[in-house]
Amino acid sequence: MIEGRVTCPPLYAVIDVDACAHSGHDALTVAAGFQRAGVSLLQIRGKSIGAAALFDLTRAVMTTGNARVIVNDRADVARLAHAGGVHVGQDDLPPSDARAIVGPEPWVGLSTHTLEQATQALEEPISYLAVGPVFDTGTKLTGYDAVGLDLVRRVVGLARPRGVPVVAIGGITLERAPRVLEAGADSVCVISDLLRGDAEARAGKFLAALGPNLRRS
Ligand code: 3NM
Repeated sequence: MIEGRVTCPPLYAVIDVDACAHSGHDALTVAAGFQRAGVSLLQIRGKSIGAAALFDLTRAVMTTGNARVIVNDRADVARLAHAGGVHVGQDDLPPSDARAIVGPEPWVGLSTHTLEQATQALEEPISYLAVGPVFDTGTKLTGYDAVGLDLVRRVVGLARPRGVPVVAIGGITLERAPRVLEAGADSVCVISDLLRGDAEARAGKFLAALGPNLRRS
């Protein structure tokens, strides 16, 4: 069950603080560049930074454009920052608790890695459902093998009739991204491939390949 239907744009860019540091990028500069390129949905992921730094980065990103900004893991930070939502994983607060913290309007997203998890997720008060890792990824040790486009198709088959958008994540590159949308995903969620070279230019290439990224509700 969801609080209200949302529309996810084709590109959902994740600003991962560690991935930015490892590739020589400044997270805030990347976020500003993505928004200049036209990215309308961003996630701030800071596994190695504390809540205060995550809050500061979230607020700073929110001043660099008008993308919806989702905070990874921390519903408390999302609420205090008046962010656009929170994204939780299987080991974080359950979506119902995250929803209780952020309130009815901000988005609550949930990561899933199996058909069973996706089925259960659809009973939760989520705004969108993430499925992955679609392909092998070096960015996160998910503990799950690559699920492939077949699971994306099956999850879309479950979620679409319920009006829940599906976001695909894990190992998605500029080359692979169109195939992921063709499999039925509403969005591709990307970390490392957006940091290849000039991040703003790379985001522009993704948007050109995937279509418009207009911000909607
Ligand atoms: N979550 P990249 S895979 C953060 O399967 C994350 O839930 C995943 O990074 C999941 O685009 C992943 O560099 C890493 O592969 C995505």
